[in-house]
Amino acid sequence: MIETKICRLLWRGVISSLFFIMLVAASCGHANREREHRPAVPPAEGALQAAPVDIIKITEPAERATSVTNRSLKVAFEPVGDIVPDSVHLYFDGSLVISIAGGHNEAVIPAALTGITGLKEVRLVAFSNGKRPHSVSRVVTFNSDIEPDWYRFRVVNRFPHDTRAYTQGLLYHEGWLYEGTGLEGESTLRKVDLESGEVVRKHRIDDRFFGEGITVYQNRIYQLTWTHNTGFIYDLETFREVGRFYYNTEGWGLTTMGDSLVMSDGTNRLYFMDPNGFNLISSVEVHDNEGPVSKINELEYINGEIWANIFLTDKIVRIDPISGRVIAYIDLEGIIDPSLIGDKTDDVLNGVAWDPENERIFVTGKRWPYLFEIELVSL
Ligand SMILES: [Ca+2]
Repeated sequence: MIETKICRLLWRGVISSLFFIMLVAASCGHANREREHRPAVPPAEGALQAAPVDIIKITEPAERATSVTNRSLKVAFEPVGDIVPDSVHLYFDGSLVISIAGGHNEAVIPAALTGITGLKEVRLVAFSNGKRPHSVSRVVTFNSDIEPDWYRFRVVNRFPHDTRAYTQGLLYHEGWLYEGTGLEGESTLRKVDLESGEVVRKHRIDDRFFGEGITVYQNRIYQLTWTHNTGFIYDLETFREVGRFYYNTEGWGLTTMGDSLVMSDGTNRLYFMDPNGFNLISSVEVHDNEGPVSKINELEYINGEIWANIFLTDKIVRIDPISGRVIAYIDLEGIIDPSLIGDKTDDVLNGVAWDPENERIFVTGKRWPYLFEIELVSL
């Protein structure tokens, strides 16, 4: 028995050694082949001339500058050597703005082109006879040029809400509330009677998924999951799963704007997706007049605006989805008696729904005992 073990160990040693020798031989062969392919002479003079040459540097805007939307932006540059460019092309956010003729060293990006918030690239490409075009860039952050309005609220109605519902998606559609709930092992899709809070239809999601935002598009319900990059499509009536879709961000909030689905991922970005295949159409970064507004969570499209609650706060932000600018904030502090909330850090505001026929706004939170119908009060 012991002899067999020793033999086996020896035999294993022989095999390992052989494998090592083969590896060394293979790598030597590879090194030889590389040597064979290495050019014997230095590159020709023409090849050296084709190497990039710095022609200009940007002097304005400053590095990582901040500006505001709908304001023009001056761009200036200067030569770094003796070469004077024949022309310089100015690009803003990926599009050509103007070709600046040789001898001039500044241009203006007109206000009409700076209407969208977020980080934008300013790029100059300098052309000089016989030289490879020289490209330099800066990034500029565009905050909103609007000072947001502030609103408080008035509770118009209070309806019961299931305290087991870890609300991650909420919408109102043709007389019914629909709710998506989260947590692994507890995630559901629900159809709820507004007045009684009774769950009239419920679909349990596979235990490994953490359910997130929901929306309705053409008699189908779309539901995101948090970190599984997977979404579900259900028949609105039966809750039967009719398809899945995939995305490369986290999934937080979801709503419908015309023929686009609008998704949030916990950052300050809104993604506009084609419901057919969930392809990205465009995205926008949300900024107010002071900077980016991150942790954008549950969404609702209301009269041309996207309303979103900001995760872990009592605030709803009203966003212009075209420009990314914050139009207003709604402060819901005090809407629920804290003694009615089980977990004060986790059971936060997370659900905005809109009844377009009766112009009613509904809000609730994770495991809150109530869902509120509110009206806005100007401050
Ligand atoms: Ca919603």
